[in-house]
Amino acid sequence: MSGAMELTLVMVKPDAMQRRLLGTILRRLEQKGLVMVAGDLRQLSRDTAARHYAAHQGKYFYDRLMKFITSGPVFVSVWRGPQAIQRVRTLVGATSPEKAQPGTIRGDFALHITQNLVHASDSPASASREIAIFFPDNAFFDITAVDADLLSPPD
Ligand code: 3AN
Repeated sequence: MSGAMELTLVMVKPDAMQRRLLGTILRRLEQKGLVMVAGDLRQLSRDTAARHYAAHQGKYFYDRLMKFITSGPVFVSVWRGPQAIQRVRTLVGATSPEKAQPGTIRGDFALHITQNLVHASDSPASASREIAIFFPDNAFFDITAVDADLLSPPD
């Protein structure tokens, strides 16, 4: 892997928690070589959920989405790695379970467009905005992967 170091927000949603898929999902990100630098199990308030999903306010699925995301604990986390934002999106797969490819988290495990297991930031602007909502102190752990040189060779 190479490219600019990025941080991205990953939220494991209530359906994945209820299905005990947290470990499976985190493992896929770890296996790719990404490093978790913050993580926390939380019950989202309606207010926090509304901030996170501000872009979807007014859409036909908004109420369903808000009800779902506040229905139980989620695991919010920040991951670091070269081009982490796009790489995590690729591992997560398409929003719609019919379009998500086998091998992706949603392609392998998700059956529903709302209950689709995981959220991941879709751009650098989204990543900064979302990380600020959930980790406003920017208190990230500095973990060096044992294979850091391999994961991030000099250009
Ligand atoms: P993604 O999570 O793949 O980035 P977004 O940001 O477009 O997708 O949508 C945020 C969340 O809203 C999705 N994860 C999904 O739960 C829900 N959602 C998006 N589009 C729809 C839709 N057409 N019908 C129902 N729920 C949707």
